[in-house]
Formats: sequence, structure tokens, C-alpha cells
Amino acid sequence: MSILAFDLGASSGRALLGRLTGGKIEVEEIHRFGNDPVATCSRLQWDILRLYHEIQQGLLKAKHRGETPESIGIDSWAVDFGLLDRNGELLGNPYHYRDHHTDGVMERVAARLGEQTIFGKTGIQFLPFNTLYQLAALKEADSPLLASAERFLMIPDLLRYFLTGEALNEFSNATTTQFYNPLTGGWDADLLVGIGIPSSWFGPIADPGASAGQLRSSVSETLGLPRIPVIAVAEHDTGSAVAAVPATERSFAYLSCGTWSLMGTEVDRPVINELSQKYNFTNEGGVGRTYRLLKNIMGLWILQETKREWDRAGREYSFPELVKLAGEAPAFGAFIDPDDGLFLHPGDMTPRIREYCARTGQRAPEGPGEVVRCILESLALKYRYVLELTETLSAQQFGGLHMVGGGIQNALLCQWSANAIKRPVWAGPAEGSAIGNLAVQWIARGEFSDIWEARRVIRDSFPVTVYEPQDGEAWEEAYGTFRRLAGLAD
Ligand code: ADP
Ligand code: LRH
Repeated sequence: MSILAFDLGASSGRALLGRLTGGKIEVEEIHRFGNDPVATCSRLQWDILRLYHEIQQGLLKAKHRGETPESIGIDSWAVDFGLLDRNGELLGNPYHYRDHHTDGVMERVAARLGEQTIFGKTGIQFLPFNTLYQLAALKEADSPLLASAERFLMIPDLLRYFLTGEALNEFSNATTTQFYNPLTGGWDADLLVGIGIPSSWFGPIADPGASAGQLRSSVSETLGLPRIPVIAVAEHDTGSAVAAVPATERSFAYLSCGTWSLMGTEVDRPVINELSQKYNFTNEGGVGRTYRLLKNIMGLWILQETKREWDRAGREYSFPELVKLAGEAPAFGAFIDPDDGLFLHPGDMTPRIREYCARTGQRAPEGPGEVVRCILESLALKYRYVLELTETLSAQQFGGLHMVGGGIQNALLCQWSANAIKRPVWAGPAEGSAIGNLAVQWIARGEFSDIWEARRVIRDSFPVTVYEPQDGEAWEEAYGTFRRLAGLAD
């Protein structure tokens, strides 16, 4: 008896079959695919139909293994969406959150509606690509999409709709839009009015674990599979990743480490106050209506783009090769603030790193080893800064840091993170989001009583690598330099 999770990250997607055997979870990755955004004219968009095709391929691969999954769940990156017309057809290709159409929009909307009002209503960090600003950007541009739109679905909602024919908005992802109000428990009509978007596009919100229909008959006939039930999991990948953190203690810190680095803690209710606004922390909804008090850190995106830059120049390195080169380069040559706006949009990163170094009076790193070392050390140092802020905001002290996600395959980053935070890092599982997706399906199916039972079984089922902190003094000194250069003084 198996169930199937589709986890779509901003860089790749995968399908994992999960089974519960002898009180342990077994997973089998049956399909993996790249998620390559497509630049056309001046726009950057997701190839949503290809992603849907890959989901069907995953279902077929399960079938060809003789498996009929008992349920299916889909999670993906947050904030992006598609619009349906009155016939239920998708209007256009969803925009990529890194598209330039939102440039300057957040500032204009915040000036009009008030930063404090927006944060007070949502508890969501200000990021220029939040759905609120993407919709406002379409409105400002008088996009023809808006005239025909009747329904708003986020990426996993949309893919689930393609599979089932049922249009449902899922909670964890809804909270990332910055127009979901956790205090009223619904879409915030004032914010929608403020950007001129009709509330009628937004439906009732399904909790993680809710039934979300079954394969529509045309899909089941085409694939030769029964009408498998679909479950709304924590469809925001970070929500699924945090569900899979193998923590024993209720008070824990996590870092979901993939394209983005999402660092924070789980709380029972949103922390919406002056300090969380000042430090631009967010409160994203999770399993069992918990909240993730966390901060986005630019993450391995910078490394991904640097690798792509070298690929384009015909020097193709694998991630393990780049990590090895970084390990051989001299320590603490230069630092960047990974969250500088310079690094947000796609394109060559090495000129931007040079620009950052020139701006801050540093010698720029030369060659792949030095460049990658600069990126990874800077990330590790930023982790310390955000971990300490998380402690302040949540009034907790953490004995170590749980890391999950594809980035934990980078042992150097895990070790340097432990060094920077001066505490142990517990790394695993790498497929956190997919495993969290499976866990919520099992909770919905009654196999686990709650998220804590799921976390215990995850802990018993997957190895965790422990990285003890090293070189304390050198990292302490580096942290001081990093903070000064990045302007993170207080
Ligand atoms: P997302 O789901 O956000 O697309 P993942 O969780 O799959 O991202 O993590 C992708 C990142 O993991 C890559 O950008 C890369 O830095 C890192 N990574 C993947 N494989 C390896 C590896 N073999 N060695 C080191 N790092 C790796
Ligand atoms: C990580 C993630 C993150 C969001 C970003 C858009 O994949 O979902 O939580 O902020 O993508």
C-alpha cells in the first residue's frame, strides 16, 4: 500500500512513493524532473503545462511499477498563481515570482495602504514578489488577464485542479499571498479592495489534510488508473518541509535549505508585533494551523545561478565539484549579504558579487573556488544572524539547528553553518518537503494521530547527520566583519 507525493521546488520536482512498513517510512523516488522557467519576450514564466505533464509521468511510473497509490498530494513553491476564466480555463502561463513586472510595486502599494496595516493584517514579510504585489502589478499594467479572470488558484491548487476538476484554495499557500488574514481566518477583503482585485476570485480555504477530490474521469481513463483520491497537504513546500523536521522538542529551530533558505521556528499563533515587522519576519500557516515564524534568506539560488553562468560559458561543474573547489579556497576572503536586492533576479552572479565587493571595499573573489566559498560562508553567517533574531522574536533559546532540504547534501555548508551558529546542526532528511507531504496524507488517512507522531516516525526512519561546531574564534571574528560589511549592525 503506497501513497504518492509530488514536490515541486523552484529548481526541480520529484515524485516519491511512500510506504509505512513495520512502523517506519520507506520512500522511493520514482520520477525527478527539472523545473526550468521560460523567458519569452520580456516575461519570465513557469512552464505549467510541462509540470502537469511531469505529474502525469509520475503517475504512469507508479502504475508501471505495479503500484496504485491510495492517495496523492502536491506541494510547490509559494506565492505564484494562475487565473481561470468563466469556463474554468487557465488564462496565460503563470508568471515567475522573479519576473520584473513587480519592480517598485511593493513600495507603491505599501505607501498607499500602509506598511503597518498590511503587516498587522497578515503578519507576512515584505517581499517584492508576494502575490499581493503580483496582482497589483497586473492591475497597474491593466493586464487583459484581469478582465477575463474569475478564479484564483495557486500553483499546487492549479495542478490539483487539472487532476481533479475541483477548484480549492489550500491554507498554507494562501497565507503566503500577503492578503490572507490569520486573525479573521480568511482572505482580507480590505487588502483586495486596496489593490482593486475582486474577492469573488477566492474560494473557501482547505486545511492541510482536507480531501480535495479524486482524479477526474478523463485523467483516470487516459492514464489507466482508478479515480485516486487527492489530499490537500501543506501545499506550500516550506510548510511540508517543516512538517518533516524530525524534532523531539516542541521548541526547535529549522532551516529548510534549497533554492531558498527558510529559517525560523514553529509557533502556535502568529507573532505580529513591532519587532517582527522591523526585522521583516513572516508568519506562514502550517499543518494543524501552526505558524512558521521565519525569515527568507536568498539561499542556494545564488549558487544555482552562478553554476548556470559557468554552464553558459561552457565550464560545466556539478554541485559536488563546486563544493570541493570551495573547500580548497582560502577562508573568509570576501563576504556578501545574500539578501541584497542585487541577487534576487536571474542572471550572471559573478559580476554582481564583484559589484557588491567594490561597494563594500573588498577584494572580489576570483575563480570558482573563491566565488563559491564566498557564497557559502556568507550564507552560513547570515544564518547566525537570523537564528539569533528568531530567538529574540520567539523568546526561545535553541540548542542546535535542524536542516532539511536538498542543500544538506552540501556537507561544507552544513559544517560552516554549525561553525557560524556555534551550535550543532542536525541535517536530514534531504527530501523534507516530499516526506512532509506524505506525512500529512498519512495523518489525513488516520495512520498518524498528529504531526508529532509523524515527526517521531520520520526521526526513526531517516538518518540525521550531526555537525558539531568547529573553529569558534575564526568564525566569531568573521561574523563581526560580515555584519559590519552587510550593515547588520544592531
Ligand atoms: P528546491 O526544492 O528549492 O528546488 P532542493 O531542495 O532540491 O531545491 O535543493 C537544491 C539545492 O541543493 C541545489 O541548489 C544545490 O545547491 C544543492 N544540492 C543538490 N545536490 C547536491 C549535491 N550533490 N551536492 C551539494 N549540493 C547539492
Ligand atoms: C521555497 C519557497 C519559499 C517562498 C519562495 C517563493 O521554495 O516556497 O518559502 O518564499 O519559495
